[in-house]
Amino acid sequence: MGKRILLMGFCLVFLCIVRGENGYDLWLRYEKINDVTLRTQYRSLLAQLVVGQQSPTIKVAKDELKMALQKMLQMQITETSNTGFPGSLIIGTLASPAIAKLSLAKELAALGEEGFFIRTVSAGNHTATVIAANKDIGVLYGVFRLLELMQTHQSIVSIAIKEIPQVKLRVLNHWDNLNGTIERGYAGGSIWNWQQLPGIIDRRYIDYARANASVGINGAVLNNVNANAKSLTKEYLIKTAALADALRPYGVKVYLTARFSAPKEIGGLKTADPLDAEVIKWWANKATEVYHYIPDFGGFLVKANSEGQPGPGDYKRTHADGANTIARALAPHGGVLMWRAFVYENKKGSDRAKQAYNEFQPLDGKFDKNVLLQPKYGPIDFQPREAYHPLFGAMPKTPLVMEFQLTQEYFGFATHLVYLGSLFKEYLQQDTYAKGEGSTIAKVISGELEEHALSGIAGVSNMGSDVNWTGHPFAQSNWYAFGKFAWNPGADESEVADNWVRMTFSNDQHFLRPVKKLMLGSRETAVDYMTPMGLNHIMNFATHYGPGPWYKDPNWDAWDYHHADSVGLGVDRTATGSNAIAQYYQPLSDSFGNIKTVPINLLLWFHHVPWDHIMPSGDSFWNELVMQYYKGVAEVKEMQLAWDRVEGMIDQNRFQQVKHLLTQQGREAEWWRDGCVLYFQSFSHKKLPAGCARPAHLLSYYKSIPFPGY
Ligand code: BDP
Repeated sequence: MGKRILLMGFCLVFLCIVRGENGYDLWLRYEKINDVTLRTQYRSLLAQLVVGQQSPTIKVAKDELKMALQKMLQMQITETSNTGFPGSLIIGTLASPAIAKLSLAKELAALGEEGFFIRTVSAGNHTATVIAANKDIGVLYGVFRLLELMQTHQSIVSIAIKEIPQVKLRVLNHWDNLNGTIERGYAGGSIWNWQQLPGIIDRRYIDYARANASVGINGAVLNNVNANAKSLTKEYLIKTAALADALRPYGVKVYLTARFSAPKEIGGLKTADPLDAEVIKWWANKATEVYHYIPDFGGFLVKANSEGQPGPGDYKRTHADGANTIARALAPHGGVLMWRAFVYENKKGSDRAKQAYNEFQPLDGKFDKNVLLQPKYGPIDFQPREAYHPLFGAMPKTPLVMEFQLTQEYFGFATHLVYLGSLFKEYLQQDTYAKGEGSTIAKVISGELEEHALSGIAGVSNMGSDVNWTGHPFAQSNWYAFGKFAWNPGADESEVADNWVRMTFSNDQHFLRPVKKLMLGSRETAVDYMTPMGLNHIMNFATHYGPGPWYKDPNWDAWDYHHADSVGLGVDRTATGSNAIAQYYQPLSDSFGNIKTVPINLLLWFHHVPWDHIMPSGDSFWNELVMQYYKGVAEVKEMQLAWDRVEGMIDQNRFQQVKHLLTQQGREAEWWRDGCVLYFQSFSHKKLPAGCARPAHLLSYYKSIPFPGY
């Protein structure tokens, strides 16, 4: 008998491992908890659910709990109004009599609109677990937090957690086009089916909203920053309203991008001049119409006078003129305007890294109260590593939104494994010294530094219609991590990775430890084999995939970004060059400007470094550069080996998918390394350092490799 049970148990475990998982459930898999002690603890503490109120958000919180507990604990939680029962989970706001009874009003007051606490309390003669918040959405966030604790196998016996999001607007930016394609999207088509909206509410919209709510993302810009004015027509507003209805219970507000020339294109006006009375009226009426269909509409995101998009500059008006006209239309309805700071002119001899600062910094104080300005993390364009954007800290009167990019446009698409938690951390913890030491970007964007009422953070989404949402199974971690860092810019990238791995794959330490290590090193590895030491924008011009430091056409010359010549490599942004260092506060300005003190990982961003320059290690710059490329490739090999060793610990489906992707990443890391090293060698004319094997082919071969699959 015993043997049979053992055998059955073995078969079950085996089935779980080989059972293919397609990744659709993301980190909300709610895997059955097999640890008997833990399961007993959870079961006894969560025997019954007390919910004293009703609303769409409370309903989805309850549904999530019931579904999750059924899956994890194989039990039905019973709903009751009786709080005097051991093992109660009491959830709600003060509107619930069960919560009101607990005299928590004072503590709740400090939690704001979205905060929550989870606490073990005495209720009558018994202890109970309470999830309380001021608003229903806080309750839902609390429920997801409790489920996260359970999915990561934490004890909930005596629990005291209080969470308040540090940033108000935590928004995904979808670069989705109305025709279903996604700009820089690598995981299928758009999940929004505009053709079938408003009639069909795909189950996927709901699961999207659940995933967002589970990490606290509370907004979604549905369409591309390269906007189509059609999305503001009545027809599309009705479709958008249907999506807004679907996302609302999960606290996800809908935003749209607004094409600056919409008054002309869909309004029939002769101009889109933001100071023209008719244009002002048009935007005001349009905003009223939007709010008629979507009463809690978040606002607009605008890309103007950037990469050919229309904007106020077309009428010799400033960005502030343009932004304020649209912002004033939104203001009476409570909407905000997010105005992007990604502007540059593609002009020879002018340093692109300086342009956004030059254009926007003088406008500080000129924007209306409901305008947020949205720069990317660096002044060029989502590069694997950039110096941080100097606008952070330099516009104290303007709330700044940090724009991250989850879709891996410059990071190997959905093919390379790159965990971005490390990148989020690097930029958010960067000290700007704007108001002395400790003026981190996190404090700038949370509004803490200047006490702004508005604050925001944006992530360009990496999801699409692929069954697992993000293409690469590990790219899901970037969506998850974005939510966590948006909620708390002080988050720890290692802890975030830890929780994500546990929920997405396994709590088994033998899996968790090596896989977490692999994730935490992955961003630096990609930097090493693509753009070490502050190199940037040397990727294939058209695709942004694979190396292209040699690319040159009449409009674009990769050389402008690396300046390789017989003397050395890198762009001089010190006083002898473009002087971009002057856009940073002291002591950074000095330390960036000095070849001896600049961080090595930004060396070539700020300096033109002679090939023979002696590095702190005592070795030459040329040798170190090359070795960095070789290190990157070696690290991908290590990632492959680490992954091979965890075979059998998770389902074969996802295991094999990641294995194949890592193999491709390895091949492409070599392509990057060999192409770049040989290209730079054609300027340095130096030998490869000892231990670095000569690339298998000539430079001409690497130059001719087409984008894989095209
Ligand atoms: C660049 C992308 C381009 C975007 C642009 C933007 O290549 O497709 O439209 O950024 O952010 O990185 O507006």
